[in-house]
Amino acid sequence: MRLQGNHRGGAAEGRPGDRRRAVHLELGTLNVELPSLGRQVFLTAKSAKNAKENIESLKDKISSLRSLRSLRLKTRCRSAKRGRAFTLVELVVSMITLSILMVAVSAAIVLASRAMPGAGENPSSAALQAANAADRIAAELESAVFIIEHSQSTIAFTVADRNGDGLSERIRYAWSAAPGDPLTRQYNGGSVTALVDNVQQFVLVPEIRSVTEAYPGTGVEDAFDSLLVNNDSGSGLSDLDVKSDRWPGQHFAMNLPGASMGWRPTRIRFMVRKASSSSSSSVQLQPAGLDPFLKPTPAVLQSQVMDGGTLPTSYEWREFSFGGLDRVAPANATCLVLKHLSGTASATVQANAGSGLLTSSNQGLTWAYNSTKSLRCQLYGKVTQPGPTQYAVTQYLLGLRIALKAAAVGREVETSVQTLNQPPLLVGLWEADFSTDPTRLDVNGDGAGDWGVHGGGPMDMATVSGGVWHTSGAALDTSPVCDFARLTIAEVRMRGTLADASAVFTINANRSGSVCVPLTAALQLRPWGTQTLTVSRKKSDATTESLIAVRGLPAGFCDVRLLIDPVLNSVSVTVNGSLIGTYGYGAPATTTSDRFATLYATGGTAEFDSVRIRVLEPQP
Ligand SMILES: [Ca+2]
Ligand SMILES: [Ca+2]
Repeated sequence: MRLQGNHRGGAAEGRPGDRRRAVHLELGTLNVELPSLGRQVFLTAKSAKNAKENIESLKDKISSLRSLRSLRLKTRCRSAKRGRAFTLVELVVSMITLSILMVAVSAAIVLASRAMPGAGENPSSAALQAANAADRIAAELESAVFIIEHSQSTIAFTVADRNGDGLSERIRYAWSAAPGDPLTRQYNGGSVTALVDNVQQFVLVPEIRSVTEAYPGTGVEDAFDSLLVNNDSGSGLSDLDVKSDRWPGQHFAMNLPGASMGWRPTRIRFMVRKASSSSSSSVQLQPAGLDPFLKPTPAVLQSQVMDGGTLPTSYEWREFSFGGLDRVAPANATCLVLKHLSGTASATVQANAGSGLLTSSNQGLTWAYNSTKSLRCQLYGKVTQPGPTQYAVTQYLLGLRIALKAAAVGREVETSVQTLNQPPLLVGLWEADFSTDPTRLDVNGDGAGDWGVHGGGPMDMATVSGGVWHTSGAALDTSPVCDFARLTIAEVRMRGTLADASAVFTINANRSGSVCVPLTAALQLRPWGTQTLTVSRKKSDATTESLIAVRGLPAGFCDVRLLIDPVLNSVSVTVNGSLIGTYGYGAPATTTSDRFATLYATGGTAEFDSVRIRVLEPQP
């Protein structure tokens, strides 16, 4: 501090902080220079007291100026730091950083611009539209009864009747798979309407459950016959003449291996000798009746005349062969009957200890069954044994996942639905329970009646009552045409209602070009009150071959199920829930051009309670 006095005593100089010298200033104007603060302070002292006050005032001012100076210095230092220039290195680094930032920002701008909605597009409304459509598909598919058609971008199905006309409704959703095309909906074959415009993606992913039915494979018949029943006991022997009032016979109870699919008789042998020279008997095989009667039914399967003149005078085995008899179910028993034709006694046969000896005193009208004796005889036959296990896979639609994206900007919506009915995946379906006119049914959802009266014309509804179709002449054909060239399961509940009348189901299966395999299941009511099911195939245009006969079925409705495998050329037969067997039908060789299945009656009246034919989708 430099004090400069302008007073009478002359200038006084002093070092900064030299208070004493400053305090001794008395009069005049005091000019205080404060170089370190960059200020000058002027004070005027008019008296000593005033000078002292001035000194105190000066001290205060200096103190406040110092504080201000200190603040300014700090502020100035900060300003000096902020204002410092970039170095070249800093400048280069910052320029590189900036260029990278510019590139990133421009890329983001390009992406954002691409995602910008076009004219008329609104992301939120597109997503809402897609969500509504997916929900609608899910809601309708939930109650689907039959899946008519399905692919990655198409689903068509039927649902139960909604409008009370007794017919199920058909709904179809489809997208062409071309982005921009609409998702369409069609109801009962009506006009195709756009449900969602500008669809970018529509993907249907089914959830499928496969149920595999394993069943005994195509039966193989023994190449040579074998002894099936042997009544050759030498104990308890007695003689029986064959006379008009005593026809002897034998009931053969079958005891085949458990897995057998059937058998057919080939030979009979029995002990016989001459009774009188000019006589003859008929040696015949007749089906056995039902347990517990165990007696022959009147039907004669095959017979041969035994000339008494050729018989020896002492017992010997005589053999009679039977050719071409139908294969019958494993449990179906048969009977040997020795029918008297001429002479007092046409032959003498031998009885022994055993069971099953039959005698009739009234020419076969009634029979007595002997449980302690048998005819001394032997039965030969060919047995059909099962081949390797076969499989039928039915697929069921458990649910569907639906992914839908509407408009380029739209968010993809995804939903999934579980089907309540778990409909099977079929390429063909025909059903009728005869509660209504079957020709009006459209269960398979093609917009046309599933059944047509064979030869045309309307259904005679007088023949439909109580959920049953009674027919004697009319036949019903399936529609539309079908080759039945995939795994086919036919289930028919039917019966013959007049003696020897048959309820018949026939299907032209396994079509391959111009040829097919007509398979027929005929259920015939026999005069003695049981029914016989015969499943046969047309081997060629001229010949029919029986595959299996199941005798002794009850007279009421019988459930007949045929499982047809066109790859293995086999038909598996189940009656009233019991598998009878699986039978090969050979290559298609019949030239009928009919491509349908038919229900009809032969030989009188028959009834149908229900029918269902399913053609399964192949496994993916
Ligand atoms: Ca309807
Ligand atoms: Ca139809």
